[in-house]
Amino acid sequence: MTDHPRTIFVLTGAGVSAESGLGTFRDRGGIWARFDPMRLATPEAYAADPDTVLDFYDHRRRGAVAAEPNAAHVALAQTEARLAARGGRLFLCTQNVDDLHERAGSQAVTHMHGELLKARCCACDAVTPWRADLSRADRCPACGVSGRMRPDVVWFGEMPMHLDAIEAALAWADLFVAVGTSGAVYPAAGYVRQARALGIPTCEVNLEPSDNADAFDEARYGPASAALPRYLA
Ligand code: BJW
Repeated sequence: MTDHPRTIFVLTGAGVSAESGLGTFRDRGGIWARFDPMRLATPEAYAADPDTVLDFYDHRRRGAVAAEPNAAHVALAQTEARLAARGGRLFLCTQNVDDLHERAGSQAVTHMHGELLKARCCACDAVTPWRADLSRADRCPACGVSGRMRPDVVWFGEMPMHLDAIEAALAWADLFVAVGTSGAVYPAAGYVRQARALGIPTCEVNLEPSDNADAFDEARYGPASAALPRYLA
């Protein structure tokens, strides 16, 4: 890691949870290699066939609840605490919808693609913690309307969450690190180039070079559970 950065911006993707047993999207055998994202992860898919979409997310939610954080999640939580103790900050921006960063001890996690363990009412927009399966019979606890609950995740064509806070944190960072993300999905995939344009050193930690590999100043290749703790030490 570069000399004593005070503010680190970390962008995580599915690869950070892979060793916890949660599937990635675009690797061989990944979720989008087996299922068509346009039929499962778009507002149009939900409108056309809500049961299929809700079943898919029920399955994913059960997997996330059963999974445990791995050493990469723990290393990020420990680094956040270490930086905070000396007046610095780790801004953790995750594309992941699981809660493994939180369960590893991270205090502040920005979920730009939402959270699987929350449901949102399409009638009133209220967001509710949700660990059970979702069905069209479910009523919104806030407005009482039934049949309009969906997972609080960001589908293709929808606006990712917390973009203003993310852009602000990026502008203040001394170091940008991307972990376990393919660099295929925007706007997250563009952050490394934004960081470079701001003169911020950049590093990717991944099993193999990502789609964005040429945009990074340095890289550490290997499983995140080993490569990330080593890099952050
Ligand atoms: C390991 C490892 C180990 C494995 N250790 N590493 C500009 C250009 C082109 C297109 C667009 C564009 N701007 C917008 C678009 C459209 C679209 C998009 O990007 N399409 C592309 C596919 C071309 N983007 C959107 O629609 C977004 N919205 C949007 O842009 O709104 C408009 C707007 C925004 C901002 C400003 C102005 C306008 C929304 C995107 C929503 C993505 N949703 C999903 C599903 C979430 C719910 C769910 O989980 O089901 O998010 S899709 C999926 O991809 C999920 C992920 O968060 C996201 C990223 O995937 P990730 O995390 O990178 O996973 P993988 O599988 O791709 O990669 C895993 C990596 O890990 C690999 O590199 C492995 O090597 C590595 N790995 N094991 C370390 N053990």
